[in-house]
Amino acid sequence: MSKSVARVAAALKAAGLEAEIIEPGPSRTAEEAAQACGCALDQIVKSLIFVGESGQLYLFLTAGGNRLDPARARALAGEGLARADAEQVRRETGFAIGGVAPLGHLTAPVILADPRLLDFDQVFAAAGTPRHVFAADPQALIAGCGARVGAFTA
Ligand code: 5CA
Repeated sequence: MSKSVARVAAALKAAGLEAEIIEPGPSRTAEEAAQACGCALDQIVKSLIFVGESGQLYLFLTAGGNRLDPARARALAGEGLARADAEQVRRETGFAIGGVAPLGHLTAPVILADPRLLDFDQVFAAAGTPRHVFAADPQALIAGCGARVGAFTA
């Protein structure tokens, strides 16, 4: 098991989430992951990393078909935000773009969750690599990673 996947597995366990990590096929993007998992696009959890003016990291758990609205995201964060670049994502989360999981980050971010995810019984999130995902009840996932639900999509 890769170090990244092992970290996600440990974080899932620590969060009390009984989610199995699977390898359904290439899942680099939400579209690919939806196809690989045979689910709706909005059942895929995109993990979008931003950095605040204060240096605080933010993780926006976003339904696959939704787009983050910068003004709404800024209002929720309470400070200006910039999207993290690929290098910063790797350094702060320990995951490469396409494999960023909702939990198990090297630096704990403030986590906000798209309410759209709650429309499903099950959602799928990246598990540390662009090939691994886990399925979870969205309510349990949001509680398990300590996310706050807020409207930040367009
Ligand atoms: N494994 C899939 C489905 S779970 C996945 O991780 N999707 S994702 O949406 O969470 O991750 C891809 C996201 O990374 C893109 O939506 C995009 O916001 C972001 N991204 C892609 N390229 C870059 C880049 N060069 N710099 C910063 N962010 C990027």
